[in-house]
Amino acid sequence: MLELYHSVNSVCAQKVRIALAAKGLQAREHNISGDQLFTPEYLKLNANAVVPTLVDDAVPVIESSVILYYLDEKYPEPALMPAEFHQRARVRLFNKLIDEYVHNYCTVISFATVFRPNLADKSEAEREAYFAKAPSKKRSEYKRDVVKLGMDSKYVVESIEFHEKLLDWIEESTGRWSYLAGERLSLADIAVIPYVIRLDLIGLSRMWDKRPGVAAWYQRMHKQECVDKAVFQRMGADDWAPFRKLDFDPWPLVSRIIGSL
Ligand SMILES: N[C@@H](CCC(=O)N[C@@H](CS)C(=O)NCC(=O)O)C(=O)O
Repeated sequence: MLELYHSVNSVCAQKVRIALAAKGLQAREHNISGDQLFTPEYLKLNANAVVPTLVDDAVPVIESSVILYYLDEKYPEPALMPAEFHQRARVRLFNKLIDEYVHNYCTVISFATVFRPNLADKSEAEREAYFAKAPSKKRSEYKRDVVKLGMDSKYVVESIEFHEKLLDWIEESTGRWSYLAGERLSLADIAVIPYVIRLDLIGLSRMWDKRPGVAAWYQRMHKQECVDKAVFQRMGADDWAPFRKLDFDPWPLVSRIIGSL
């Protein structure tokens, strides 16, 4: 039996839900957040205190990109890795870019905008207690800085830089194929789409105004049943709330940052 520990708005959990949906697999779901990530039971499954965690036949698999490769190897139909070797390398490159940079910088731009009030509304002592518990000191430092400085944090500039790089890679891929690593949906598209949806939800879709390939790919991905089922159909009023409550337009500043890169 498959079990998935996740949360609706977690970008890395979205990847896993999309892959499960693309393969027609069902998992027993546990929607967890906050202190639930730090219970001894959950830490035994995922010592990093983050989602997602997939449990298959009682064995936990952690790290969203590793989970994607695991699912594709264990449940090979339909294949989500291309057969051609260069395309397979391209899938791994996208996943590497995300694991090494884009994921943390997605946290930066999200906490500088839509999720900032979640932390800003806490007292400083509560915030510091939360940061102290988090196993990744680097992620805590990013969050601390953006909660204090918002869009003026130096990490926002780095975040835009790496999102620009991701969008350039998408544009480059779509100049060659209909999807990011070939003519069929692959683990590259599945790993990347949550981050582009996130940019859209925080009002930054103008980042691909001059990238027609990204715009066309994004439309194509929106129409994928697995994306709709695993992302949009899951979002209830509470999940939409942070995006709908965003009370400023981040685009003017982001556009200036892009101009200065
Ligand atoms: N490298 C990990 C990152 C996991 C991660 O950062 N998960 C976020 C949600 S997308 C999380 O659980 N955050 C909870 C927190 O930071 O308190 C993966 O790809 O699975």
